[in-house]
Amino acid sequence: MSGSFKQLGAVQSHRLEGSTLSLAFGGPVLAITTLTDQIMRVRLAPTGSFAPRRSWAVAAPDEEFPGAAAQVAHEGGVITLRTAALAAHVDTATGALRFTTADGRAFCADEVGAEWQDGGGQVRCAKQIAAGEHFYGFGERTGQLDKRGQLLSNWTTDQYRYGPCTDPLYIAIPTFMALRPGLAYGVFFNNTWRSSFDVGAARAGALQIWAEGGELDYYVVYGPRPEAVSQGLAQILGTMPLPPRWALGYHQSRWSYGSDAETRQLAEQFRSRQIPLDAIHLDIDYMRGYRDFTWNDEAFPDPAALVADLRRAGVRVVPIIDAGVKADPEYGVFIDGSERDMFLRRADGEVFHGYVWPDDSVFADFLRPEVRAWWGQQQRPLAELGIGGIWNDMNEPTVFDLPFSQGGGLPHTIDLDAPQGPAGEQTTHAEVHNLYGSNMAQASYQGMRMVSDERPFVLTRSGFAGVQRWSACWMGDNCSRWEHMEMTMPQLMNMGLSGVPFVGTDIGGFYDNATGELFARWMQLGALVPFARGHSTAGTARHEPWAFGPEVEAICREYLALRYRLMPYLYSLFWEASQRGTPVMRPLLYHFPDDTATYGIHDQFMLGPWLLAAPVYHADQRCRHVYLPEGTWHDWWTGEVTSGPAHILAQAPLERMPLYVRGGAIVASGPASLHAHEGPLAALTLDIYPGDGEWTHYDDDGISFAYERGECSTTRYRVGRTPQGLRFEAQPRQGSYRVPPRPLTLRFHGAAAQGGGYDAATQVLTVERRDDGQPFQLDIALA
Ligand code: MIG
Repeated sequence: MSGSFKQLGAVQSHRLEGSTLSLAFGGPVLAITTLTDQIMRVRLAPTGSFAPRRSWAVAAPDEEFPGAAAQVAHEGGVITLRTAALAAHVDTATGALRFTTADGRAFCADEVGAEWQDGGGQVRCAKQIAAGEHFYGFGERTGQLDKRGQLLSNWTTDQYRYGPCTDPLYIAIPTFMALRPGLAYGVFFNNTWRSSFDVGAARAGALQIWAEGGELDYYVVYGPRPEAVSQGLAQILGTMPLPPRWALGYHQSRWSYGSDAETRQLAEQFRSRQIPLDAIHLDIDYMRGYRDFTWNDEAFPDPAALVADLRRAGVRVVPIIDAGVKADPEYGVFIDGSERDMFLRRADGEVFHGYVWPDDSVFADFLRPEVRAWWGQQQRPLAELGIGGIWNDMNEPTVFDLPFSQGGGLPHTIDLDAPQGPAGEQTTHAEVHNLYGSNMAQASYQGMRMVSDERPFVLTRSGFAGVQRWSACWMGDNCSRWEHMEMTMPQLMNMGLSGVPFVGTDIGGFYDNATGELFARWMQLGALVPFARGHSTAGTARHEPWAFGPEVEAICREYLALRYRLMPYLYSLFWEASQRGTPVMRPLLYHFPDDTATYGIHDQFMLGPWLLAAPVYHADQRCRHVYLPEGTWHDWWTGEVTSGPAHILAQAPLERMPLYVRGGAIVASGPASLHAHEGPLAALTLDIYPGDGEWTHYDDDGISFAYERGECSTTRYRVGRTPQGLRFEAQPRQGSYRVPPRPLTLRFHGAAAQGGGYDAATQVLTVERRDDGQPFQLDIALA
């Protein structure tokens, strides 16, 4: 890298223009912009002028934020920019920056202020780690939940067979949330170059942030609660579009279901064994010689019939599309793309070639809008068959040293000096490598949207901050090992805190052979994570739910049935995520941020606000420790009540994953089914637990984009304690989606005997009503 680091020094002048405070340092300029009361953006221009910036990943430019009334004060050697919620303070002698809350608590304070290398090299700064502060998010990682003490880098990489310490992985999201009691804040580092976070690894008290190029440019999002941090990040990076309901069902995959007959038999097995299924993924062998957008027509002679027949049976087909396009002069996609100049070139102007599954391959420059549109056109014939979506792989992007016929060698990537991007905004791969997966997913999503009014499902292995706007993500090539099952929990919870709610890992593990016990335990967990897909690599033992004998099969059936019954709960959680950027699968600290006992818990999670799962992830384990935070907790299986905070020993025979419901919960469920229902939900059940709580139930057609045009509805329910017992209220349904009147079953847990519908053994009072969208109110006596 280039020269030594420069620092800011003394402020020479400052001025507030609109919502931006500019501080001049006799050359360099530091700009702080108030985007909302809670969000500020900090940018450094070493030369004093901000280059037209490529905020490639940001969903909304600064002008689209509401802005905030801000005041500037200059007092005692400090210049302060203040909104109603927070203030930024710049030390006029050094340029060091720190933030405070409205009541004066400091956070995100510079330990070392902004630094840069002359002539465009590294940019960096370091933030103080406050006493008792913990760090989450950071995108896709291995390891535990709290990243304090870790050195993490952001560079999308194919890490097949990754282990518990591997870093980085396939997805790069340079954002984090810091938490201590009463104070959570988030940071998004708006820089796509290879970058790093040293979270107190080299110096215990310092969180060091640096990138190999580009600007020092970051957003600070003040909470004080984790939920507000998630919502603030979503204002910057956007939210997931609401997926089709079927995509919340179970997906079955393997490398590869290799023929029409095998795929049909697979679907039939699920149906005849009464195991729910909504999608089958087709891995690379469905293609003709690994050529994207083709079918191997010996194995799949009539894809249209296959897709249509499976669809009638409630099973969507999701084919894989790889990043590498076979460089084959007889292959239409290669010919057309070459003629139209769609493929990445090297610095010397020649088209870049590399080895992937189809051997000699080329790579579309997805950073260019016209390339994304062209890709969408290539996808059209596939989309028109009625597939449910697209699965993008190898889009870090991954390139091998050697053809696979010669062993493949080691994975690497595109030349870092390869030019990339639209005319006028061209850069090199070094700046935009991390964006390749997100841009490919965007092309896939927008291409699918052009073809029909059905919401597409896109799944991607690589991505950058904001990838949720286009795609769900899975965590790549894990192993059939208990450690990998355990790692699923922190991985997915940290992805959720990084703005990506629709996430999963390969259930059962990708590499190696699962034991029946591991598979059963992993399915118990997998049934309650946002994206539920079983997948396994070529040459391993079968990993379908029945592959391990009847006992494991029964467990898979039971837990997937539970997932499907909870579909209305899940779907409303996804709707909330699509509106506000909230995670679906949450660490306990998300709901209990003042309880420091939750800060390190990586092996329990909340599914939405009401369900707490504590999976078993060791062989032969038949009980486990569970921490239940403050509140009342009802054992999902036995109804037993525990008041928290409490450490308990939960019984967990193989067929049981400890699961709890929080007091005040209103848990929505629907009829049992073998695939996600189409059209309006036919019957709604609400399980109501003593305490104070609220729930918004969301309805729409589950498949089209009509909801974007307002065809959706919400119903708000409340439960609260009264001197006599419990009051339950349903508010009038809002919105224009017409739900035909349907049965509504209310199940009051912990109720006293009253009227009919009371089960003395379980203390559950069942009240049957008709759900016609009208408000009502019920008073219930408690046991
Ligand atoms: O180099 O398409 O992570 O899910 O089965 C391996 C074959 C390529 C890697 C993906 C995995 C997929 C596999 N792919």
